[in-house]
Amino acid sequence: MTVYAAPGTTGSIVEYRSRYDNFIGGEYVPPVKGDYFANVTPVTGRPFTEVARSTAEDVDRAVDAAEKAAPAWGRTSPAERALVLNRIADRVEASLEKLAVAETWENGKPVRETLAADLPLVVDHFRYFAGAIRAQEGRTSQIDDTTVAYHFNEPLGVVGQIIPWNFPLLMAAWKLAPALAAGNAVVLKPAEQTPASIHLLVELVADLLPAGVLNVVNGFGAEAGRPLAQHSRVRKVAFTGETTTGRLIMQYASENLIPVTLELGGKSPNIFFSDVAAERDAFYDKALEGFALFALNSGEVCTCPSRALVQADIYDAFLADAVERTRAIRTGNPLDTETMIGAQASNDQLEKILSYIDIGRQEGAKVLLGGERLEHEGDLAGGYYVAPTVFEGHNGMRIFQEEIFGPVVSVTRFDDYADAVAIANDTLYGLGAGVWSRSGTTAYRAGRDIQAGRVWVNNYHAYPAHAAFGGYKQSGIGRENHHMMLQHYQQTKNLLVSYSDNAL
Ligand code: TXE
Repeated sequence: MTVYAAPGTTGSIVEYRSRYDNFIGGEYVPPVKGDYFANVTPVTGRPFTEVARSTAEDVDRAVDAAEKAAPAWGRTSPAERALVLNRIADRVEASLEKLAVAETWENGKPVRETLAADLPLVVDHFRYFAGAIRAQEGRTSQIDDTTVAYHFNEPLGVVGQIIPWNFPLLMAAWKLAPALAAGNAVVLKPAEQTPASIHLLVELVADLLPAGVLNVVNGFGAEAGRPLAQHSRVRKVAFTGETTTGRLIMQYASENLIPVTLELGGKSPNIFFSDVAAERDAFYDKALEGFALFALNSGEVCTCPSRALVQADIYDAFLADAVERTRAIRTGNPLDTETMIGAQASNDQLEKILSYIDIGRQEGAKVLLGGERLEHEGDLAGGYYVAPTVFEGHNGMRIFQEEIFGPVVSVTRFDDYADAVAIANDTLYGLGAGVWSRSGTTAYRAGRDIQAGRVWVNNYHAYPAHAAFGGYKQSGIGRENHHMMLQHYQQTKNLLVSYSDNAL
């Protein structure tokens, strides 16, 4: 067991500047209006640094810098860009522990997750896209004996990226790695709740990139995000966040007719068919573990398996075991490697989760576990902690239909296969789903029948870089991860060449 020292106290491996400006054109630049806002850690509820509060003028400067850098970067060879991405991965890997602690301090998620998942996935993502861009090929078509059509993958130019606070570094990596690999220059706006760890990343890798290829503008959504998404010289916007915000982003982008990729909300079903309980063996334990994953990242995951659907004939016994498994989750100091659930990312998020717990009770759902704020002592007393909560109810309830984004699962029963699929698909969303069955046929059929971009079969919450990720229905547009992502950051140039000397 290790308990990392809190940043700002003796022995901490993370040191923050007292203030973070914007990173534009390869240097730190104060915001034009001179305003800053406090960055608060959810671990204690106290501020630890301050960050530029940017406006449209700052976004403009960042787009200028990106526009200047984009042509030369876009002409570098795939091998050169791959080398840079691999070097970024090496630097992150060498500072993995420090970045993991910083990510925990800023977001509140347990350090055992940032050490074992968030940061290793960041490293892998840069390495994957370094490989993907080297392997990418264009296409040629023989139009006739002397005419050839060449198809080149060209970068778009300047892309705007707006990311959320639930996986600050990983969401930055998901967006930056393919965009940079494809030869674009980027203006990135971190979430206002979690800008600092992105700046630690920038400090670590800035010298590897030509000035202006990566720019970071801090600030609030309406003040800094909106002008970025509306900017007439931005050629594409990539966004992860709430579905209602995604709708706005699409409207802004439509003003300039630029493409968007949107990763939005979810209300993912996790389905347990009765054959799961045929034996109390390792597979059964794995399924219980899969149930408890609603609490991963303190439930702040767009694919959180927040609706558990359990077949009627195993319902009582399975649910009793699942509640016991959930009860065993250790809560507490996120900087302690034994802790499994840390703090919620912000006070707003804490209040949102608690209000949904009230809504669930008012709707008549039964609380089987948790259902309250967790009070810790000492320095953690001001932090934002919620007990893992299991509700029992039906799919018509708001707690089954609306994204709570906390460690809360709503459980219901189903009778047969058709019932399971109908309940699973009775949602506005279609991001993730889980299917648990010993029968390959049942799992395959359910996997195909569920309307979601990612269906995990007999596992959950795995995010390998080479598996496509994205939403059906109101969960988004486009995909992330997988080399198909490169196409979202490229446009096709067709060169139609005549090799004949004959007159037309
Ligand atoms: O999200 P927003 P919020 C869900 C989750 C959460 C809820 C609210 O349910 O409780 O959204 O979180 C920027 N123009 N998810 O309010 O607003 C903002 O600054 C341009 C799901 O934080 O979507 C931040 O950088 N940008 C989710 C980013 O958008 C704007 C992850 C996300 O903020 C903007 C996070 C605007 N008008 C929350 N308004 C997921 N799918 O993973 C905000 N932003």
